[in-house]
Amino acid sequence: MGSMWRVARVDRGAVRITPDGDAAVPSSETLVVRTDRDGTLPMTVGDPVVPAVGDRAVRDGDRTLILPRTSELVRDTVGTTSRVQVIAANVDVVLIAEHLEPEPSLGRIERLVTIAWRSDATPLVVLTKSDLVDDTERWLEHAREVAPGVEVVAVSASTGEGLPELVEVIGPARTLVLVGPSGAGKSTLVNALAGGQVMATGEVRGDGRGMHTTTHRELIGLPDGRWLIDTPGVRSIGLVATEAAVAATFSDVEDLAQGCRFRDCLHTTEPGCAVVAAVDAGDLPERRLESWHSLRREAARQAARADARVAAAKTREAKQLARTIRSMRRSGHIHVEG
Ligand SMILES: Nc1nc2c(ncn2[C@@H]2O[C@H](COP(=O)(O)OP(=O)(O)OP(=O)(O)O)[C@@H](O)[C@H]2O)c(=O)[nH]1
Ligand SMILES: [Mg+2]
Ligand SMILES: [Zn+2]
Repeated sequence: MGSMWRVARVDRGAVRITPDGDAAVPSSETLVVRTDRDGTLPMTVGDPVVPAVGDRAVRDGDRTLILPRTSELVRDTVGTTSRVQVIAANVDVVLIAEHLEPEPSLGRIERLVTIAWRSDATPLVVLTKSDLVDDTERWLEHAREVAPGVEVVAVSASTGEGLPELVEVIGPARTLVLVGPSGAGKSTLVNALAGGQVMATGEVRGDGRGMHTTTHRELIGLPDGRWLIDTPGVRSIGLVATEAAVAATFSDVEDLAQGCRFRDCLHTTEPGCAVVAAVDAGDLPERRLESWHSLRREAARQAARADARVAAAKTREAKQLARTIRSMRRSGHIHVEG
């Protein structure tokens, strides 16, 4: 088998792959590979997969084979046909970009941190545009409260403030993905880290919303040999989470829950609930407990939807099989006694 490649971009019917060397490579060295008719590529082991940005690949003659993934950042899609969508594969760190201006959304941070924990990558919260506000410290505190155990840094791509600290907390991670709302400054941050204009950046409208400048997920080689995946800002990201991922995001709630009278306490109306008591005492913000409830509910709903899709697919398969058997019987290919 040949050298290592990474999937840099996924388009309809084709993917672009780029050599996975020690340093960033010019885009002229990328190779366009056609996917199979169902949009998949073969894997080195297992069934074919729909490739995702960040996938590792090897070339075997003129065949491209995808390697098993070490991590997957996934979102739920509202569509009826497809299930979950892989935003990025083989990622070490998920950079969660949230703008300081307009006012950051703590709920969005909690949601993206949960999605990151679910992906087996490490979340890192980046508060952007610190040059536009003078209460950065206060928001750093709030963000740390809603993301216990997660590094939170504030940066300004305009002034360069906080960038060395960001690079330091990223540490030795090899592959990063940037997620966050449109206009948060993700592509601007990519350019700052890449030391040049590799991604186009856009304006923000009067209400502070972004203009959806980035339309493709794209893998970018940084000068130091790391990979950074830029993604388009989306209005909302469908949560795909496990109970463990929600628990990781809400480790403060989980710690308090150790003191609840009942092991399976749902922190609603149970007697002896230590979590509700903490809210009443002002030790836990009420919105934090509400977030916990709503993310757990949403994760359960998504899991049920996923189960329903599997069941529907099985029904379709069974019907197809019955049709095949009927037509084979009719044509005399199989004969059933009695
Ligand atoms: N003042 C200030 N403006 C910034 C900073 N970072 C980005 N911007 C501006 O914010 C706007 C949006 O930046 P982008 O980098 O295009 O945002 P994005 O998150 O990539 O947006 P999408 O691609 O639409 O998801 C641009 O006008 C940037 O110049 C910053 O640190 N300070
Ligand atoms: Mg962008
Ligand atoms: Zn409780």
